[in-house]
Amino acid sequence: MKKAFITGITGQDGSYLADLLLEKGYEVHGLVRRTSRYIIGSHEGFLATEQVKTDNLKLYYGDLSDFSSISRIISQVRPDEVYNLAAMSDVRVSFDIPEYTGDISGLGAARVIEAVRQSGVPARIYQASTSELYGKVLETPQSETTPFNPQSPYAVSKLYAYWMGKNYRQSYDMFIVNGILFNHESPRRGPNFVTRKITRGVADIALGRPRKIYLGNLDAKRDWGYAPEYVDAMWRMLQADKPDDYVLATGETHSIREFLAEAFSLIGKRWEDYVEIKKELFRPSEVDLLVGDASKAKSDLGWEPQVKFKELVKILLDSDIELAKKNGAEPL
Ligand code: NAP
Ligand code: G4F
Repeated sequence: MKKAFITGITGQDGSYLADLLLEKGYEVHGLVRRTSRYIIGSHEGFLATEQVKTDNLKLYYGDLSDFSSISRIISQVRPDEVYNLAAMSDVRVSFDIPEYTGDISGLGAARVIEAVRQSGVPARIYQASTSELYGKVLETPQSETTPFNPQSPYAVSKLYAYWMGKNYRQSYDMFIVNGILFNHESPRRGPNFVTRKITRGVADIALGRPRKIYLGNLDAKRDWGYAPEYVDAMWRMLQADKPDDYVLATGETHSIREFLAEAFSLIGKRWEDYVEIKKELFRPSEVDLLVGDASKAKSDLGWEPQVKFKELVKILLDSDIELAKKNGAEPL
């Protein structure tokens, strides 16, 4: 039985990846950090996973800031595959806590790969890289050869992690891949990201609850895909003959304004009647346009995204309407 170690298993991608690997018959080991919340119950997808195959899922307390915990788990578990998905992943918040972001999203990745190296375990490593590396883009669409131009403490920390992965691959002949993933969303997406912030608000409005949606820059454009398809590609990257870096994207780009228009059109209302722009939700430096070229992933890994923009908006909105019916109104 293959063993995988996932950091960030309680997050959107980690929970879908755990589901996928358990279905494939893996033994899944996950790093969780201590919080005051009851961890398993607070993540819907993760709860489902745990109910399905408890025996093959093992959780360990640790933290990406704590080398000894990562090192101990890797030495004990001796995983075949390590997926480093943990990060302080909120771009706007990274401007408020830049040092912490560097410690977790940058140095944290170095701790994971160095722990694998020191352990001597021949694990293959997936590093969660990001389209935020392209920042103020120097080429469109963006591919594996597009130069980076990061615009936030988050992106700069991920750039360090990207280069550490490449450096260890070259220096120590380790199997390390960087997945350069464009935005991907799902019903398990954190509620502060713009897609879920919008669909949660629209769900309340659809149910007749009085509500405004407060947003920042509506002109930014993103290449939004569907998270379960992206975790499948992470797994494919680690099954390849040789380690390499891959862009995952849909190849379509849409503005926040278009996302709003699509979500509101599904409930037959005008977004202009419900959205208020707040200055404080703009970022000190914005990434204006992201659109990826995933042709390398298609030719090398046989990966192609199926869910595109309109279907994605509907998946998120349908799910949030169901949640809103169950939970009552939530603050945005
Ligand atoms: P997410 O939902 O924010 O999940 C982040 C995970 O990291 C959570 O499990 C979180 O634990 C964990 N974590 C945070 N700080 C930690 C620490 N100090 N020690 C240990 N664990 C910690 O992110 P996601 O959307 O699933 O993204 C997964 C990865 O891909 C991240 O590295 C993200 O930066 C990157 N990425 C995401 C996208 C995207 O569009 N989703 C695109 C490109 C790259 P808690 O549950 O305790 O908070
Ligand atoms: O949903 P967002 O916060 O995602 P962002 O910044 O693109 O980052 C996400 O995708 C990256 C991959 O490209 C990941 F690496 C990263 O970890 C994360 O998953 O914001 C998207 C856009 C931005 O341009 C932002 O300025 O939406 C704009 N926006 C406008 N109003 C807003 C809001 N974003 C948020 N979160 N909240 C708003 O009120």
